[in-house]
Amino acid sequence: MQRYPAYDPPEYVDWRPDPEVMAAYRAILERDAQRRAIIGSSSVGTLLDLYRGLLRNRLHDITLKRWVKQGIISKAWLGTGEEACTIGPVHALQRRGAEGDVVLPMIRNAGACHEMGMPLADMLRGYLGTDDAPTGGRDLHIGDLRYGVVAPISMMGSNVPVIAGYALAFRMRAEKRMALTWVGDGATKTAECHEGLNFAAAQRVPAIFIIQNNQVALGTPLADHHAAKDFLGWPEMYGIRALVMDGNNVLDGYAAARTAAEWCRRGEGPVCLIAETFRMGGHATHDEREARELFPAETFQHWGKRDPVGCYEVWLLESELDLTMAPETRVGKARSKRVEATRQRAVLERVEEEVLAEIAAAEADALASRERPAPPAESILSDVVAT
Ligand SMILES: Cc1ncc(C[n+]2csc(CCOP(=O)(O)OP(=O)(O)O)c2C)c(N)n1
Repeated sequence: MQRYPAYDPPEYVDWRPDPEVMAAYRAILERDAQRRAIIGSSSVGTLLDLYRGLLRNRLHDITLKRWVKQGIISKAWLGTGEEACTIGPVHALQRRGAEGDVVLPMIRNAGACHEMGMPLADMLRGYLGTDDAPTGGRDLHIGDLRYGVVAPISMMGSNVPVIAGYALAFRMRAEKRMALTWVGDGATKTAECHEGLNFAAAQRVPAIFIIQNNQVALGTPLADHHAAKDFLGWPEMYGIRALVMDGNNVLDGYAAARTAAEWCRRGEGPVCLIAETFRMGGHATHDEREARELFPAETFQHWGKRDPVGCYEVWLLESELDLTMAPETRVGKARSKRVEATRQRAVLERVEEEVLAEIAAAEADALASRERPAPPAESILSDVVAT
């Protein structure tokens, strides 16, 4: 994709594939027979949709970062470098609006909103606080149940019991639906996360919990809040099945979540997906300099080489799949040694142009909402529940 020196992390600006990283990226996709089969039976259209989703996520964030620099908003919470943790698993769900699966995205997972079908303009309005934003201008923790997106709650960890509750309702009503949420390495330390995971396990609800370890919680590096080596032992402690997914490999995340979703729908209880990734920016746009000081430069370089967008793009181009084939063509039938690189590249460039146009239209729409009157003061009391 085109890079944006004013907004991208420096490691992404002149991004080139690293042969060792790409070899590992390909090897990850070969290591598990079930995941190989899932990818092999996916369609060319699905592969391109995953690419489209990654680009939407990255370009949505870049738009927000530009807005901060332009003084349109004061700060933004971004998912730069972590997009694969969101886009892969969301594409594994049944995205059927109010009738389908539900997700509860945390702040790094805003990409789940657009991939579930929420308009990008509504997401941007959430930041502008206009009266036609999904929360009526009150809070940027947006969701919309018409698209299966539960609005997040800003208290870390509280999403876990909420999503366990959704999944319990689906199980009790014998609906084949499921629920998914993400838990940051920091949020795993909350009491609510513990209660929610334990409840979900004991009740065997159809839920996926993605432990998204981006190595830092606000300004606290993992080593300062986590004594165990990693998260591999956590699900077992609750009696929850676990799968490891590569947090920077969108296809691995997609295939792992498809497997987990199958288990959930068979009534086998919740699943934890464990994803290692890295926050390439600040907690939000205000502390990027401080965030750079938390880790040595080599750590940023290490993860910079693993840019989920760049790696997937190269994988697609080198995969010997004919991307020009009809979208419904199965990956297994799209293999071809004779596809011209320029034609392959043109397919990806067209996707990028389309996403850029989508984002530009959404931005114009959202900014136009600022001409509307501010939300009436009394609206602050509507849709508020106190117990
Ligand atoms: C219960 C609670 N404590 C503290 C905060 C302030 N806070 C917001 S985000 C955050 C860090 C969360 O870290 P992590 O779960 O690793 O997610 P990340 O931001 O890295 O994606 C903190 C401490 C909060 N929102 N809720």
